[in-house]
Amino acid sequence: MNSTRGYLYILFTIFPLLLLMTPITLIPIFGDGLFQEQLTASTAGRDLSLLIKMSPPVVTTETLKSGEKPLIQFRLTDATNNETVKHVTYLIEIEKGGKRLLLDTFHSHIGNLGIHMNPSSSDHITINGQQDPILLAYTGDMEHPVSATGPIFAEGGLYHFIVTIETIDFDRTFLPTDQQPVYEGWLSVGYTIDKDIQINGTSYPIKAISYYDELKNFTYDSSNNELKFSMPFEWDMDRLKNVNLFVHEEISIPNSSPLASKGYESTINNIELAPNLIMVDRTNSSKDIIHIMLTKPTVEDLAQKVLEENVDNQNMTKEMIFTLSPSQSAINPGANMNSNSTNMTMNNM
Ligand SMILES: [Cu+2]
Repeated sequence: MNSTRGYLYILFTIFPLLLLMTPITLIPIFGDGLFQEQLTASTAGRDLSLLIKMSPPVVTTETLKSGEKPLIQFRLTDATNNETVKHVTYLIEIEKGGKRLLLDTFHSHIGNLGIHMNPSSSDHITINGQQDPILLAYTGDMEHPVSATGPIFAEGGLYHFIVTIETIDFDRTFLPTDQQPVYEGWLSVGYTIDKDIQINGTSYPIKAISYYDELKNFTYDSSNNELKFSMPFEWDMDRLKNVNLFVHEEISIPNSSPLASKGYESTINNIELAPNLIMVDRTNSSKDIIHIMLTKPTVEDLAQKVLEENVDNQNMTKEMIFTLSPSQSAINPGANMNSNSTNMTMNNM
């Protein structure tokens, strides 16, 4: 199973299963801005739902380097009948790390807009598409997407979308400014790193994908038989309250290596993570893919502890420092499933 399918398998098979099995409250992954967001807002008594969806769903610095151009779909639907709203004018702002990358107006007569992201080394973004002379909007749909070429989707991390709807149903009838629904969503591009680590004289390839920020100091600690890595992170409660947040780290461990195990345990800044935050995907016969998934409430809990420990420290850490190691006792979600047993498990439920 290739990584995209493995990933989709996690999203659509393991994750819904976990929601049924675990009594704790997990936020569904679909709302956390990984590859799609379904957002709702209302205007003039109508509930309108905006889908922002990236294809393919798994985009990483590695796939971008090999020339991939993600297609972002925008689709506005009437929540009462699920029909696509036509003649939608979208004012789309995309920012990353607080820096605006794009702000432009787009229009789709059939309602379904596509923007092809074409990362390039140019220093500004050029939009290619037909421009409506009156709306001054680039017009396109999913079959004839508009393209954006330049410094966009060129690096990993979270891309923040702020979408304002200016027209619906008719081309020339603008919604009053105070009735224009505004949607905010996040899509993430994973940072990929490949490391060969030496254990007892043998080299094992470890791949890591970070869907939040770039991983640094990726090392193997032989005395504890654990992987260590860190990621830039601002532990600031006020900041955390105001951002949409989902930290997802994906580590592939060859199952021939001494790191491979029945279960896994992990710490962040020396705080032990609950085993249910570490998901194991065994659908690949040669490696375990371990997902550390932290929803906003979990990150806020961690932040509380990290801040308490650093209360007198002027040099407050600006990192999330991870360890990941094999565990004989940890029972992680997904760990007992493999490609053969999953269907049975599901049928029995
Ligand atoms: Cu139109």
